[in-house]
Amino acid sequence: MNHAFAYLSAGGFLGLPITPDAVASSESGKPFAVAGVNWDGSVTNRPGARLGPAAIRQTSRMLCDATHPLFDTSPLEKMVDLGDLLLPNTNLENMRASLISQAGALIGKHEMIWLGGDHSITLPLLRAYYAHYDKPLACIHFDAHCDTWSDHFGEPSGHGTWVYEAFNEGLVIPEAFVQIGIRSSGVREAREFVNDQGGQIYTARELRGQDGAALQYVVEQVCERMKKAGNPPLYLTFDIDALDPAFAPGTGTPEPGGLTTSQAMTLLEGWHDLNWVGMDCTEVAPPYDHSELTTNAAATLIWTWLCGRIANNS
Ligand SMILES: [Mn+2]
Repeated sequence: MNHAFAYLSAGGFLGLPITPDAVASSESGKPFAVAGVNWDGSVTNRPGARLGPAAIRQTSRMLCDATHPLFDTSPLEKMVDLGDLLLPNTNLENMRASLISQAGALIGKHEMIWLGGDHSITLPLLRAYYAHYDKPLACIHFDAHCDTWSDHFGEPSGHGTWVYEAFNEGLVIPEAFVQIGIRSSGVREAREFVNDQGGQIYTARELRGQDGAALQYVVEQVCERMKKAGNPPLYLTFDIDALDPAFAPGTGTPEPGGLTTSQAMTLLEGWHDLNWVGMDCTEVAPPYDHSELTTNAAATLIWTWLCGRIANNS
């Protein structure tokens, strides 16, 4: 396989060079790494997320020295960009098998930031994390969609089923699974699945008009929930469509009435000292973007998470 598809990234996140993993692994002091997962074969509406990694990287170059104004840290000396994984691009199961094997090797070497790709990549990533830690993970899931459907338009698995599948496979801890920004149409069984399993959903409706101090109750409740679960390894999956289409129009299934970028930042900043082990950002589809709004939001949210991680580790 291993075709160098034309849509793969030419330059790295924050202007870093793309460094092959063999080289990156031999360098000391580079705990964080970025890798692209350019799969959009499981979208249900507009395709294009395979172009997400290259576009997020390009826009991220505006972050210049990358020093964060709140955390006063920069990831530049702490991270490498491994480029995009070479994956089959037409068959979901083949892609997932290849992703699990490549991700499994990288998780042991770096704390990873995965650039999607549609959200069907998160299930194989969670399988790889589960295998690495030999236990289920905690998860914070930003999304307009609950992704708890048991049927994907007649198919068993896609970008809207991974939460349901992750619960059924025991990859996540139900009580330590939190959803933020949910608002799409959907039957009660799917909408309330995470609450019914013992997790917590903060719908976009519930969070309307709340930011800054007014949003701290969410920060605190989630910290408390993770503590109660024993602060297990925590994974962040950020579907960019959690943001309102005004802030992130470049996505396949936009849903009006979403979070502001500022609300998402408030939450990520507030959670910077949780027991994070990795993250992904999915569903950035540059063909529908305007003025790099979506890629700018994605790059800035990833950078915020990274700088918070580094502040917590230094
Ligand atoms: Mn979504």
